[in-house]
Amino acid sequence: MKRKFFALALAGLVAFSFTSCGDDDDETPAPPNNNQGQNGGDNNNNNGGNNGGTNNGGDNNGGNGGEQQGNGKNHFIVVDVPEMAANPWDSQFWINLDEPVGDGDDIVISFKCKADVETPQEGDNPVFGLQWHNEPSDYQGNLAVGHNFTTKWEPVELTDKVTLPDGKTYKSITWNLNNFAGENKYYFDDISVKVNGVEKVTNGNIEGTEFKNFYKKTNEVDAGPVVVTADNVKEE
Ligand SMILES: [Ca+2]
Repeated sequence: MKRKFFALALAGLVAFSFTSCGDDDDETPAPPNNNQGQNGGDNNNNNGGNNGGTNNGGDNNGGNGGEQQGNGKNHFIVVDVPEMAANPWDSQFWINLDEPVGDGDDIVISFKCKADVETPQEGDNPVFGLQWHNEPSDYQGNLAVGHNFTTKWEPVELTDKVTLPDGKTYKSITWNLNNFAGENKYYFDDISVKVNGVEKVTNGNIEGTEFKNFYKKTNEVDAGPVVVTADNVKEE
């Protein structure tokens, strides 16, 4: 069953539609609570060189990338988040694209997710709102939609027509995982970002071994965003 959000243009920047499993109610949520100030200039992980590996022969279907796990089990990313130390952005997860999106681009972001602890609404707002960063930690602005996590796998899809403010560059899509202040584990699978209909995520189904499009930070005292590794992948 589907829960459908239609969300809002934020200061005229973007218009989205958002769908997630949950219930049958249609509603129009207020913008998510993700407008915290964010890491001004704190880009201590300039990833400019991190995408230098192969691009798997141009296979952009989001499902492949690298050699296959091949044991018949499903694989997914787990981000193990400690209790918030100071700020909602103490712990974050990024989909870092190989190149920035541009003004007028049509974006479709989809993924499956769940958590060990269900995350609540915050008033009328989903706790988790998505952000645009340039490189991970280089905050640029907020998306106008969000979602909550339940303890069961649920598909989420949102669409965005980018209106890029002057001086901004959008390259990473970001969750502030300490928007839920408690300790939790967050699970992601079947991650896809289509830009003008073209898949931009390699190994979105996490069945391969290439994780260059995924970054995480799990405590504010960490050195900064790090690329996801096989150590962050679980199977079931
Ligand atoms: Ca998978």
